[in-house]
Amino acid sequence: KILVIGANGQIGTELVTALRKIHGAENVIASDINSPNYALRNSGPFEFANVLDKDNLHHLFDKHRPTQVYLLAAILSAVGEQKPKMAWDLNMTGLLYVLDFAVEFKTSKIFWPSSIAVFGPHSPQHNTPQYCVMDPNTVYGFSKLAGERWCEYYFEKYGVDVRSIRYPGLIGWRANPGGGTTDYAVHIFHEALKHGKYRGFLSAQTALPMMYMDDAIRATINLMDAPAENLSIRSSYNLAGISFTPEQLAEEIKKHIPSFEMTYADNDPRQAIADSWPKSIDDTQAQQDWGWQLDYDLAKITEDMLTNLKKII
Ligand code: VAH
Repeated sequence: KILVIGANGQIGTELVTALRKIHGAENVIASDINSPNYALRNSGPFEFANVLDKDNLHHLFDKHRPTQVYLLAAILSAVGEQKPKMAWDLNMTGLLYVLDFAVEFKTSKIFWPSSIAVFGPHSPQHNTPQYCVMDPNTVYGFSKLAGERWCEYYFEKYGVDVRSIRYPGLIGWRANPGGGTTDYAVHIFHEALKHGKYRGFLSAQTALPMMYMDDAIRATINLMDAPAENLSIRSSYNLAGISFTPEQLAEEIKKHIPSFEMTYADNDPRQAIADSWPKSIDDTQAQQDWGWQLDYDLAKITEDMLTNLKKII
């Protein structure tokens, strides 16, 4: 049995769908604090989960004895700056409960998402390496950095096979993002199709590492399927994705919708968050340890997003 906590989220919705295709719906239990979203409703077993409720999580481990647990529940960067203490509490407490229950119930594998948000203003901004100075200045970022330290600690000290990826900004059409700084790269497609224009909250030249959700899900499953002895990183793997600016994304959309108009708001608080993050990432270690290869470049992302969103908007 596989348990996915935070199944309604941007990653969770797609991961549950992908895992159910591989393992059979009945073997993948989706759980979230809210009832299943439109994509997950009536598509397999569901449990309510509150990562701040120790007894509730313990009950899920005891009842289902999952061989794998994916803990995806989190408060992301932008919302985290509006609710700093709640973001720290939710992002850390849930992880520590899950790591302890993995020891108690001998769960085979744990997955926990980290982010390029673990890097900060003094980290190298281009081809940011796996190891470097990390001074994240968002609560979300340093909660993910602390979480990476806990993951490595539970691996070294208790042998918990916990695996993690530092995701770039994720772009997908099956589920919307919530409360992130990179979410402009999803909203832009919806707005382009609905209104033919979009006012971005990051400046035109703000380059950020991004990744199509199909690549992110494939990377997650590749990592989880890799032989443990191949993995040299037990904090979290860098994943580069593809770096581009809002202007480059707008130009790519115009190849499909020539009349699309892009404008840029200024002094949005998310600009400072974006400016503290890397412009591009070095993911050599992921390539070497578990054969990672990106598939979707900016042209393919744009084509696939527009093609699929057209059908549901
Ligand atoms: C956020 N989408 O914007 C997340 C992600 C790298 C960005 O961590 O907070």
